[in-house]
Amino acid sequence: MSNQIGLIGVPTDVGAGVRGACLGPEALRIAGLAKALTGLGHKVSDLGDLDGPPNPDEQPGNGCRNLREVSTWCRLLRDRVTDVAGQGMTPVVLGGDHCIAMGSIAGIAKHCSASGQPLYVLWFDAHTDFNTPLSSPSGNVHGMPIAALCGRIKDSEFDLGVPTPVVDPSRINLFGIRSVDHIEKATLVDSGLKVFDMRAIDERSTFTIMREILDEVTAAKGHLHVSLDVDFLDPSIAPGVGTTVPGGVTYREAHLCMEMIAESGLMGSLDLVELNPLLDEKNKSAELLVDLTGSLFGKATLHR
Ligand code: NNH
Ligand code: MN
Ligand code: MN
Ligand code: MN
Repeated sequence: MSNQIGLIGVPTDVGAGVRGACLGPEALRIAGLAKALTGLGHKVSDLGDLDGPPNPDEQPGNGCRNLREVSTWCRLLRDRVTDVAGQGMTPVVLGGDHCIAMGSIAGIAKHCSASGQPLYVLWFDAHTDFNTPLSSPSGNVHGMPIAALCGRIKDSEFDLGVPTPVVDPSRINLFGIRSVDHIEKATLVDSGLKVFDMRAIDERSTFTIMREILDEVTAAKGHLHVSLDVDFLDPSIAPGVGTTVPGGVTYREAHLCMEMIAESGLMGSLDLVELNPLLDEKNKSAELLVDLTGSLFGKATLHR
């Protein structure tokens, strides 16, 4: 099955604590993302980078750092994603820090509400990103997108311009989790989110959990949005990210996730976020992301 793919660069780090994710889109291009996808038979249009505001680098810890700039980037991306999906392309968002997922998911939610498809999110991350400006220990908005999408943050705060919850919490699956802040942990309890932490993955296996997630989306004929935070991977294979956490997903576990998603045919949109080339080793994390994206778009060892 060949696909029309639209690459959207979002060169910003306004939501992060450590700067450098703004260089992510170019690092992914240099690692050969477009060529890897065309090599698999897809048609790829690189739509260039969005042009948003610079990072004012406000003081940490003031609830919500760089709020205006976060909102502006997210609204730009929202509209671009709706537009690209409306043209029949699969939007692939090159981040940029994870705050931009509020924009990409708001944009794809608009697309899905027009087409009547239920929207599911598969969030690969070491973190649950369920902080609010009140609970966040850092004020970094990249720790808040899931809370915002679930309608836990006052709508006016990020001004996404779409009804909340943007996604039904029971349709959000978080995979790879191993770092949750204190208050964040308490609020997760009645959130309705499906949280698969590393312990669950160790006990039940990547295969079993992924099967369960994908079967539900298949049964609902849903649109699957995949949001991939580089820190979901173990830091030994992906050091190029500002918030590494030990004990992450291995090389093969990660590929298995991507291969199963490809086989399901469910993925309609994708974020590749939090890549920080300043912290990487000779672009190896970018190259791994390109490799994983290949698996997501159908690269397999054998024909099945
Ligand atoms: N939970 C921390 C915070 O809210 C870290 C969030 N950082 C991430 N999330 N990279 O994916 O500040
Ligand atoms: Mn569509
Ligand atoms: Mn994240
Ligand atoms: Mn993370």
